[in-house]
This record gives sequence, C-alpha cells and structure tokens, in this order.
Amino acid sequence: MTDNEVRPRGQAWAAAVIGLVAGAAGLGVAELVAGALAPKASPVTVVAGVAVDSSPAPLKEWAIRTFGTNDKTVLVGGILVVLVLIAAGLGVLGRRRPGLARLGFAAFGAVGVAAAVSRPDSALLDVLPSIAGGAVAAWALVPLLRRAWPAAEPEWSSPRPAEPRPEPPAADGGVSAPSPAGGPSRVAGTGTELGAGAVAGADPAAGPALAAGTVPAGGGGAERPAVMRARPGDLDRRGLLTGAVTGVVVAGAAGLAGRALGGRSVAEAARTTVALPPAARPARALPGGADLRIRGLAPFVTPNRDFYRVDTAIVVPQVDPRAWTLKIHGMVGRPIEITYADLLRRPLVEADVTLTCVSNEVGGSYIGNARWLGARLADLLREANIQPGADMLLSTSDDGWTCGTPVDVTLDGRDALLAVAMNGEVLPVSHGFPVRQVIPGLYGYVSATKWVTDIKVTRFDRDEAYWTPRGWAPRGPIKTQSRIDLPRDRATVPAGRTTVAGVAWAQHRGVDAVEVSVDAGPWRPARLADVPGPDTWRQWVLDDWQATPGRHTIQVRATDAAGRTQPQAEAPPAPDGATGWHTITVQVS
Ligand SMILES: Nc1nc2c(c(=O)[nH]1)N[C@H]1C(S)=C(S)[C@@H](COP(=O)(O)O)O[C@H]1N2
Ligand SMILES: [Mo]
Repeated sequence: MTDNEVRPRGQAWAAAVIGLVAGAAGLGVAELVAGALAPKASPVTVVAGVAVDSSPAPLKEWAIRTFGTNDKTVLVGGILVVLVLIAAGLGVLGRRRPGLARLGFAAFGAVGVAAAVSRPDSALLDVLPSIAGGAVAAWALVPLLRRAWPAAEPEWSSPRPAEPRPEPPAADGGVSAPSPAGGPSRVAGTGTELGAGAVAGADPAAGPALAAGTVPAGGGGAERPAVMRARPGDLDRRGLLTGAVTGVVVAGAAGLAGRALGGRSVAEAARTTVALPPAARPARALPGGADLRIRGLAPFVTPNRDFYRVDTAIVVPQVDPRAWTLKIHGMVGRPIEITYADLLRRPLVEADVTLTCVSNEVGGSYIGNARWLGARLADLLREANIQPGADMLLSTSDDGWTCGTPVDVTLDGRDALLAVAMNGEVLPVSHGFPVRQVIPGLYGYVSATKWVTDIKVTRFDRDEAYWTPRGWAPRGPIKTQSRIDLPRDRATVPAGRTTVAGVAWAQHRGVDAVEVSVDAGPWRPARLADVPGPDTWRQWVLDDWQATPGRHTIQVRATDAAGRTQPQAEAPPAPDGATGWHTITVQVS
C-alpha cells in the first residue's frame, strides 16, 4: 500500500457482516418482488427447484432416507448457508475490490434468473425477483462499506485508476495522516480528528461517524498515538452498526411483506368455498373389522394431516380451481378440455385406496390409506376416443412434473380416479388441490399426479416421465410388502404374552396371508383384519407371542391373492421399489 492509498484496515469480519447485510437486503427485496409479482419465483425457491430436478437419483434417495419429508427444508437451509458464506466472502472482497464484489452479487442475481427461466412452469415475470435482489445487493454493498470506513480511500465510488493518482493539493497539508487520494466527497477535512463535523461532511449519511465512543477497535489500536485519533483507514463502528441495522430492517420488512403478499393463498381460500357433490357411487361402508384399533398400529384410514407427502415442489403449487382445466390430448380421436365445474358435475365414485411411494424403504412410512372421491379416468379416456397403439398416459402437473402411467391399467375396471376429495374433505392443497390422479396398484411416481392439468395419450417408446431419466423404472407396479408396527423396532418389552401387529399391502391384488417368524423359527400365520377390497393395505395381528427374556428378532412376510409370497432378497427402492422382509429386534426383560 502506498502512502496515497488509504485502505480500510483489518476488520475482515466487519466487511463480512456488510456482505451479509447487502445479501440479506437483496434477498428481502427479491421476496417482496416475488410476493407481489411472481409467487413461484423467489430466488431461493427456484434455485432449490433446479437443485431438486438436477440432483442424481442416489443423492435424492439419500436425502429422502436421511431427512425424510424434511428433505426440502434441509435443501433450502443448505442453499441459505451457501449464500451466507458467499455473501460474507463478497463483503470481504468488497473492501479491496468493490467493483468485483458488486459483480459477484450481480452474478448471483443472474443465477437466480437462469434458475427461474429454466423452471418448467416459468412465467415472464419470474425473472424480476432475482434481478431486483441481485441489483439491490450489488448496490447496497458500497454505501454500506462507505459507512463503515467513511474516511478510507474512496475507490468504492469509482473504479480505481490504473495510473497513480495526482496528490490532491490539500492532502499533504496539515493533516497528520495520509489523506484519501481520490474521490471528491472525501477530500474535505479528511476527518482525522475525533470530531463529528469533518466526517459528516464527507458522508452526510454516516452521521457523526467518528464521534467519541467510536473507540478504535482491534489490531489497529496498538499503532495509535496516545491521543485518540482515527485514521482514514479505520473502521467506524457506529457507521457499520447503523448501516447493518438499516440493511437488516429493510431485508426483514421487505421479506415479511413479500411473504404476506405471496402467502395469501389463492388455493387455500378457494378450497374452503368448494361444495363437494355427493358420490354417485358411494364406497361400501368399511367392514367393522377393518381397523383392529390396536394402539401403536397404523389406523386403517390415515388422517389427512398425517398422510405422507412426497413431491418435487419446493413451494406447494397454488392452483385456482376457477382457472383450472384438464386437457386430454395426443393419440385421441377427440381432444377434451374440462373445467373443475365440469368435473364436479360428472358422476363421482368413492374408493378406498392405499398410496405408496416407490422410495419407501422396507418398514418405511411413505404409505397411507384414504377414501378418495373422484371422476373415473376411464370414462374420460373413452370419451376422448383413445387410438389403438397408445400405451402411456403422460400426465403433467401445474408445476411441470410429469408421470407416465400404462393405459391398460386405467381401463381395466379398477378405480382409477381424477380425485377431488380425500377422506371426506376437499383435496388438501399439499395433496393436489384441486385435482389429482389416484390409481390403485401403482407407485405414486407413475400414477398419482397432484395438481394435474394435462394428460397426453402417448407411447412409452416416444415419451419419458420425470423420474425415468433419473434412474427409476418407467413402470412401477407396487410390490407386495408388509411392515411390523408393534412392538417398535429396538423396543424393550416385558416378558409374557405380547401383541405383534402391522400392515401389509399388495394393491389391486389383495393380501391373502401374513406370517410372522421369531428368531428365524417357523412362520406362524397372523390374523388378518377385514378389508373393503384389494386396493388397500390390510392390518394383521399375532396376539399370542410368548416373549421370553433376552433379545429377539421378529420378521414378517405377506402373500398376495395370487399366492405369491414377498421375496426375502433385499433390494433398495431404486429403480422400482424395495424388497425384503421387515425385520425388527426387541429386548424382552
Ligand atoms: N405434481 C406432482 N405430483 C406428484 C409428485 C410430484 O413430485 N409432483 N410425486 C408423486 C409421488 S412420487 C408420490 S409417492 C405421490 C405422493 O402423494 P402424496 O404426497 O399425496 O402422499 O405423489 C405423486 N404425485
Ligand atoms: Mo413416490
């Protein structure tokens, strides 16, 4: 550093704080713009969306395994951590190379813009939040730096000239410290004395920047003359504080306002006004013995609030049912487009169907059973007059996710539905409001499109759905499985007669037998609960296991109505569903 360059000294932490504050202000403003104009395009959301869609299958599996349904919260948290680190780094860089740091923030805005336009459901306005955020962060950086180092060399306000600058005439004058070389605003009175006036003159916004109380901090202190004099490169703590507080207030206010604007959930509001028509074909009453009502055993009907949720949406799509339509097109004689009102006027059927996720591990919880109300998909497909040779329905959701379903499965008489209600309630927003597919017997990724808006009749050899290029099988019939709910794995239970219970499923084939084995001993048949049909899971119980002290292993296996017993061989969820026998260990005391 030459004499005529007064650089901000030390205090990288202060610069890091400034970078964070500038970044936060940018994010806050981006949220505000998103809330007002482009609800799906908050920068963090779109970047997270890109991350979800481009992460390889093993990573996705790992995330689901490790974080469960919190995987997206963790992802957003991870993105924020990266943003924090980079914003802090840009702040530090900004002390020396403000132009470059500004470019860095602008680059972040550009990443957000790129992510926004790459989303399958992107709209023109979606570029705005990231542009606004990047611009605000890049802009805010310099005034914040200037407040914190009001008397340092003002290269922050102009690009640094390549040539050594001529000494301003006043600079070598009466001031004891080297004077800032360039910028017009800094020359006057280069506040080397601990007086408010001089610096206030330099930057009115900074207020009494070097006023008493601004005790020079940190490493710089030692070099200081006994009389407290602030030198031009010193950190002005009050300026830092006021700048940071202003930035954080702006960030918080803008962010909250954005959330408030964006949070007025169109879908949630519309949902409460829907009057569900009665079913033209109600489901038969559940057999009395469908639920064994054993504490700790999954209830036969999964309440909506407990129903697992799996999808790629970072924010739940908000679909206005008044604007919703479903198109059926492609290999059809007569393309169809129907509205929500049209759909509700059709004869609706009710069906008990258990949904299962292909990512469910043996013994896992990505499964739930509900009573669905919906229009029969087969009727609509017949009205559209499907052409021979079509074997796939490529359905698309409002947020651009796609799903490939075999045509024959939807036409074979099973309750393949365009569902509008779940357990007697209008479909919850997170489960696909206003309309989703429900097709018994297929894993969710090839059947259960939520927020469905489009069905293209096509062929498996011509089209690919979302998960196929990501390593999952194009077709996904549900494999026969069973789970022990009780006792819990690794539980300690008292010796004596002990209840072992769980659920088993083989959707659309039906479960005919469940057997339990303790310590690899003989298989004993469990008692099966009643079921309304082959499309739901089935509770089972073994009432009379005589537990003896020590450690025991319990295993379960199910057999479907075709007589096929689930295989022992263990397979992971990818590419087409986990296999193996659920095995738990318990300590009996
Ligand atoms: N739009 C959309 N629909 C979707 C998905 C998705 O990512 N996006 N995931 C599917 C998967 S993998 C499963 S297992 C089911 C889960 O439905 P649920 O969240 O109502 O339990 O939704 C299916 N429908
Ligand atoms: Mo799934």
